[in-house]
Amino acid sequence: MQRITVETTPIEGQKPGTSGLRKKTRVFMGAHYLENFVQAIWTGIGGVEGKTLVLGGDGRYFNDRAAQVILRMAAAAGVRKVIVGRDALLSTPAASNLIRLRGSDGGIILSASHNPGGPDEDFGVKFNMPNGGPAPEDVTARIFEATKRVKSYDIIETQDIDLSKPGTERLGAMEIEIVDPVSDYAALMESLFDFDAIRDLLGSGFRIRFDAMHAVTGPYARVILEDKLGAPPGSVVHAEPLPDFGGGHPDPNPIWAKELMDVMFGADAPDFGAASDGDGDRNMIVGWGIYVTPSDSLAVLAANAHLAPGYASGLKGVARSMPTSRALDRVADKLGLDCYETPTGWKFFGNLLDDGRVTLCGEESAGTGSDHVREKDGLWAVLLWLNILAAKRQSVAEIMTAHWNEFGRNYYSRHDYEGVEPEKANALVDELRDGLATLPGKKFSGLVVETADEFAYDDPVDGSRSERQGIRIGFSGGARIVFRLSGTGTVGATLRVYLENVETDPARLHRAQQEALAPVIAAADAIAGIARHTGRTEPDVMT
Ligand code: VG1
Ligand code: CO
Repeated sequence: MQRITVETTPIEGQKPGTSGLRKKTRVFMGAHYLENFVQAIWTGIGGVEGKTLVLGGDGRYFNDRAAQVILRMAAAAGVRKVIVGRDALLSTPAASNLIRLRGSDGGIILSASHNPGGPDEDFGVKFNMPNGGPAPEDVTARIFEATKRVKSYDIIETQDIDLSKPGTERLGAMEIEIVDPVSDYAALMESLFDFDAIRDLLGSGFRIRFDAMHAVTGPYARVILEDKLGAPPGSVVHAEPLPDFGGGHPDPNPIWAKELMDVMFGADAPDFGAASDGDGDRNMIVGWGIYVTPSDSLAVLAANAHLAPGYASGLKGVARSMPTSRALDRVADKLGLDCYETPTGWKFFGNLLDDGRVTLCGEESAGTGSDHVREKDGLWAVLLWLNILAAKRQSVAEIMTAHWNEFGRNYYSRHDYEGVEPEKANALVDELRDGLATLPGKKFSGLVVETADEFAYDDPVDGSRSERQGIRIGFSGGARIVFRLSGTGTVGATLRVYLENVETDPARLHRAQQEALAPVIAAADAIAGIARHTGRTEPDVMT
């Protein structure tokens, strides 16, 4: 075993996006690629000597190899201790919990989340702070700067560390503590929710189906839903994490979780269905014959969280990402809660949570979470739903109907145009930006533009400002369109168009989503010239 210094040169494009650095797996496997980025993390956070870090990932292809490299670099950089999940596995929320629980100096999460995995698919690396949350923009900017200047990195040359059993290993002077990835997380869930009530519900013939999509939540869901809560074996499906997620796309939405949708809309449907993504931070909720949009789910959770012991004393406030529907605002209004609007990406919730301004937050992209960790949390959302269902003893459809009757309904959909040539996507956004001032007062498919701007966020806690966070068009009557480009893709550009329309007429609360949004969809194309710029007449994915 010896410590060596390897000469390297900067590699272009190592700029962290919405959630860490994501690239094709083969790019990450290229010479010095991972090592350069990890060295830049060490530099960007002011060195790691004497520190304790958490390490784990979603188990995708290259997860195991990358973990070994990071351990050898950590030891060479003088890290005191690394706490690593068995087989280098940790769901993103479990990693966040572990960082907080152990008071560690941060952690590295290996994941490209909902992106497919495999040698020809995607890989990612993300640094989380001592609060358990994704590094904020000033830190990711320092990491990016460091990638442009890296000249060498230190690494230990040695055999692989056996990470297959909990226990303690050493790598030079560095201690490696291998932990069961599930147990601390499961204990946290038990402290927040009424497990007895959920157990009663599941014992009363209420059937659930949780689709782990061959990703990291399988082992977590088996322990929590089947072993602890007594759901019959087989309630958790596709529970074995696989390096390529079984060839699937571990993105919990009606398109990629179609099998679950088919079951839930079929004749012998269970009462409750749910799915999670590659790294376990997203969730999809579906009842018998009814899909709950993530924005609606967030609103329902905010309205009913007090039914769970962990939130019995009420919420401090709530937050949503800007493109997320304003169903949450309606609940906040009624409950007298502050409601914050942040840019896309969980890192923007961290300060609000740390400062005690909000308890619950969420995004339209199937992420919901609370102040229990500093990441969104898929299984947490599933358990909160089950706790609410156990307390109310209503079906998902009944809960949704009651919610819309009380608060009104924000019809909502996101249309994604994937793999667009970046020049075309940028031209579309530039043209929109340049024309914003001319829009107010204009009418598109019967909708009159009231406001048009580009969202910038001033963080109320640290005063930092984040610009160019999406273009928002508001219409009189409450409809809204948001345009932005994705920051998580690895090929071309993805244009996201977020569509929303408000309905309070009790007779019109049960319309089909795309139909209720038809005028808004038409207005989006008229305003942005989507077909003209991209040549596309249909989105690739509608959620
Ligand atoms: C997407 C979602 C965003 C989410 C991010 C990371 O980002 O829109 O809401 O926070 O993915 O989620 P973008 O920039 O592609 O729109 V995950 O589960 O991929 O960590
Ligand atoms: Co994810």
